[in-house]
Amino acid sequence: MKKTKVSIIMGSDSDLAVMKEAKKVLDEYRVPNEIRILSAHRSPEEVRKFAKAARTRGVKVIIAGAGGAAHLAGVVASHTTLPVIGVPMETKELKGIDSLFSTVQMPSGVPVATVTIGSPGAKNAAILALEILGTSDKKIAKRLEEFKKKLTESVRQKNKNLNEGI
Ligand code: RP5
Repeated sequence: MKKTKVSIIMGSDSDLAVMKEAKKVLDEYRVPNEIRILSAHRSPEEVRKFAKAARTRGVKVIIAGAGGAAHLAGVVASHTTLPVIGVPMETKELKGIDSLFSTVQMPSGVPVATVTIGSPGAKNAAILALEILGTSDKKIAKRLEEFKKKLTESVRQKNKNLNEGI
């Protein structure tokens, strides 16, 4: 089995539907990844052990999703020098603004690259992880270039449809 390159972790199984979006993208690019539930508040010791061991296990990027008082990404970042991408979960009470602020407002010296709330954030977290891997992997970088071209093409097509009254 190939070594895990990207770890996807989340605070609870209630985050799974959203965080699966990140896994889907990584699977499409055939990047070895793992998905785990780890809670900064409910299983703090496991979070510490995971973060401390990640680099020696060969992990290159960690994607961490959490909601509410979303401290998972920040706590992981405090224990590792690997890049950590935080995905704020949408919440019923505060629509994910709570998660966003908890994830993004890190103190100087301990960065978490925070993406947008919910599914678009989970997808972007995976793309950002691919871009990080792409700095030393030409195949991934090339596929990302093709992906960007497709994005541009989709906007052109939308304009065409607009002008043709579709
Ligand atoms: C956070 O609390 C999790 O990341 C989740 O988004 C939120 C609610 O967790 P559950 O009560 O659904 O387990 O730690």
